[in-house]
Amino acid sequence: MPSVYVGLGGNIGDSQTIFGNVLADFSQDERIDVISVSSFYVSKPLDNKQQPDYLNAVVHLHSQYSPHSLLKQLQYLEKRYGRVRSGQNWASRTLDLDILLYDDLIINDAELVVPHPGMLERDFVLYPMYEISPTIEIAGYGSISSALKICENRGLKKFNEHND
Ligand code: A4P
Ligand code: MG
Repeated sequence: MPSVYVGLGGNIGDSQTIFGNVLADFSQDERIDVISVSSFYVSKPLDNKQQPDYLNAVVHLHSQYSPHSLLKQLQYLEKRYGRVRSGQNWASRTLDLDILLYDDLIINDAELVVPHPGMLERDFVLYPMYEISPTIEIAGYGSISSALKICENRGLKKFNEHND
């Protein structure tokens, strides 16, 4: 089964509970096997300091969904957990689900770009991915460890439910 990495992000509402619910939905989907889930991380919003901090995580799945049907399924879950599309990119959101990697495929069409175009610059993607898969190769790029060496850590913190 294809090996897929999905990024979870959210900065409105109870992101920890929303992530837990989404992970439970993945587990119950017979076309998905959850292989591993990273820790949850707290990160500063990219380029928009007016927003609340984000909770971010990465999940490794085996998926029988094709790339485009997985995207549809993720968009259905985003809607289900209350994401309102304002039409503005990078707006605050209850839940953002991005396909980061889909096997070693390189996809570049109107609906889907994989590997996710921003992932190499995003500490909140690379650190959690490295935590669960330290030897993963990023299609068209190289190893996760080489990506991490040149990615700025913007103060990413592991989420600790007792302190945050
Ligand atoms: N799309 C294309 N490729 C993909 C993919 N690999 N995975 C298309 C998911 N979607 C993909 O997405 C817009 C369109 O992207 C979709 O219709 C889909 O066909 P969207 O979710 O509606 O819009 P967006 O998420 O607001 O925009 P964008 O550019 O995808 O933003 P990102 O890259 O998702 O970034 N700061 C922190 N700390 N943590 C975050 O998680 N996230 C964002 C949003 C900004 N700042 C952040 C974080
Ligand atoms: Mg998105």
